[in-house]
Amino acid sequence: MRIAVAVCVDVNLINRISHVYNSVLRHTGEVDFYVVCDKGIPAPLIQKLPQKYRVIAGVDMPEIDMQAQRQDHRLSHAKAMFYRFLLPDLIGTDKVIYLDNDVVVVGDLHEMWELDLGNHYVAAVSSTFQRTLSQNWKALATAPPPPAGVDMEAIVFNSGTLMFNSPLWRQDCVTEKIIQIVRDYPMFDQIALNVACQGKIYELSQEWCMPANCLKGRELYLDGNLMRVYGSPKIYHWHGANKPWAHTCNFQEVYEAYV
Ligand SMILES: [Mn+2]
Repeated sequence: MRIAVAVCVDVNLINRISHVYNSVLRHTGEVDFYVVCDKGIPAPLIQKLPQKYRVIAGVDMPEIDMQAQRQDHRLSHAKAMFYRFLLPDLIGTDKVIYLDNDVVVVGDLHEMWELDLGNHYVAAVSSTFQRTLSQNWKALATAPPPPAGVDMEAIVFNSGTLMFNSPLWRQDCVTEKIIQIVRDYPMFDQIALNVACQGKIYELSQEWCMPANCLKGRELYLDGNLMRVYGSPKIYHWHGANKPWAHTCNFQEVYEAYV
């Protein structure tokens, strides 16, 4: 089976894909590269995408009301951030690797692809900063009591690199669970993922989602303290507001090499 890789974009991100594709091609070789496009993207922009991409156009999640989401002023996100959770339904493979578009992949994705996820729904890297769900939860302005049965001290996984165990995900209707959580608690995709999949997330090694904005070489500093030393990077992730196409960032040259 060819490796399936997917990115999800709306009109603001559709021109920020090539560095993801080019870096995957360079270090992994040919893959089936899917581009999931929000229904609000004008057709001419979609037609301009390279032929080698497998485009899935016109995607929406009508169950999610972004008006309600944005009542929490800290949630300035776009609906497309939730589309990653549709991938097991949109793509009929046994696995699919989801990548944020603010990453560059410098490792061989075969290594991730060959992992046996067992009875886990999805594989992900643990979060570097908000280590527990309660820390994530406090970032919600309204911060309602969390759903019953959720361990708020469990570690949190970053949603920027994911590999789905698609048959199990489909069988247990995880997408529907996530949609329900998002309807009940306006929140970012990452918290919804961690609530819905608690105990069912396979932990990938940190090198699959390196926090590029906070690294000096391979050393991660927080408030001046050395927190962690990373091994050989496999994916650089420019999380937060500083993106390498808009700002001067750490590891800018890594991004520039693949645009
Ligand atoms: Mn990201």
